[in-house]
Amino acid sequence: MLEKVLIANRGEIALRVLRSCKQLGIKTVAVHSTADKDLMHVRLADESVCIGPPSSGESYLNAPAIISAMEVTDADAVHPGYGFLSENADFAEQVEKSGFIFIGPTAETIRNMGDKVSAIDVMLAGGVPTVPGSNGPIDSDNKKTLAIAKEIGYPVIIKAAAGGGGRGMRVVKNEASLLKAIFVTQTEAKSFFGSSVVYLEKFLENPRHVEIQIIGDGQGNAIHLGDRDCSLQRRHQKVLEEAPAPNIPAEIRNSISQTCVKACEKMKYRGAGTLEFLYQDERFYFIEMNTRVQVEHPVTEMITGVDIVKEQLLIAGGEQLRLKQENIVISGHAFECRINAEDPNSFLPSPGLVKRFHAPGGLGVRVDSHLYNGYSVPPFYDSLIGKLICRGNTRKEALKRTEVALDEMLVDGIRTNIPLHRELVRDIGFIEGGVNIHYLEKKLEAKD
Ligand code: MV4
Repeated sequence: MLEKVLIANRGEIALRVLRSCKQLGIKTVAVHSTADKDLMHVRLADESVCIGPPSSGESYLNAPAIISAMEVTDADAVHPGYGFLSENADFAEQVEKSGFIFIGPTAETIRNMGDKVSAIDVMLAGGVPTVPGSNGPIDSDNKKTLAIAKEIGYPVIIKAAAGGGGRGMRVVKNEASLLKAIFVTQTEAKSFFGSSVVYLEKFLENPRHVEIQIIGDGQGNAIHLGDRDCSLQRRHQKVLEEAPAPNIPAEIRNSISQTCVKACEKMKYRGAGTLEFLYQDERFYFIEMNTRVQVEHPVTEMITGVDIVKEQLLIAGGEQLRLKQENIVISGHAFECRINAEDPNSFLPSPGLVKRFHAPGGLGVRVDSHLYNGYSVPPFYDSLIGKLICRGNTRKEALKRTEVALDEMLVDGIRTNIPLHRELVRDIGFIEGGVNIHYLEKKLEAKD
């Protein structure tokens, strides 16, 4: 069992991790930048260490400073949250080489999944359906590349192996533009990610983004906690997620989840993980795996009752998975609204003083936020200031609870995207369920 965990993150997720540590009686160390000394979790942690100036590069991404803080405070383990160092294989490796526990998969797994080409390899070997494509890096044999693209059919998409989350991709409509587009994407990939490796996939025109939550113990046992739909996004930033993904036939849903579990057991996956799929015409296509806890994990917690961070902590402490698949019951439906400090129309960041904060409540309503009256949102980081998560016995009930909670929620002093969420929960297409990844951007364009 872990005795003391250092939380290498900030904001709502740092508070979220702290709460699960307290549930297990684990002592906590908060690390923070000079701009973050007033964060809620810093006050609530047993100890805190200032690790650097406001810029993330010198604080939350500063691996030596974080490992030093572990040494100074005698922490056993580090929880990286999401973003920052959470999927940095070199950091995970340095942590373990320094004699500490990284709460997450092994450095090798992180590295394998960070390389999208090798991730696809692993999934193919595990029987997980992938997008028809090159199934490997594109090489200098142009004739072969043109033949692969012809075989899968245009449009195709070129992706950087080291990319992900929407960076380093290019859609190609016809054969005439393929080779030039590959060259440009390779050049970009080299400068963005330090690797020019790219691969090819069939471009799916109107898919949904559906992902599956997995937990493994690193000893060959794994379970799934069902799926989430994260199709409502703008510029690759998710806005409103839900679980389960609506309007998917039960056989298709169950079959893909079981396949994911088998693949994760085969690779002896350790910790929480998410397999991301595109879903179109009742078919799942694997695209990427995330090896961290995700922002939207609460919707899964709300429909399963499983504290995902608690499971991460227990597994990192060396315990076997105590949950059995047959004991996991998906019950009801949940939505998560990501509340950002931003202008609801221009989407420009809106940091500053939160004069008054009122979190909504009631049955099935959860607010994960580090905000409090008088807190100042610093301008240096991501604009996420909280998440409103609402569960209902049915999708309709969960949506109504979200609507009522949004009307009750108050963040005074800064601009937020709450007005956008109020519109979305009243949107006819969204209410129906199962909109694709282009839905929100099209809706916003129509508003302009
Ligand atoms: C795709 C795709 C269509 N076809 N791959 C964007 C982020 C990265 N995770 C993968 N992405 C996509 N890959 C194929 N073969 C469309 C996207 C995509 C997307 C995916 C998920 C959520 C939002 C998206 C928005 C634009 C494009």
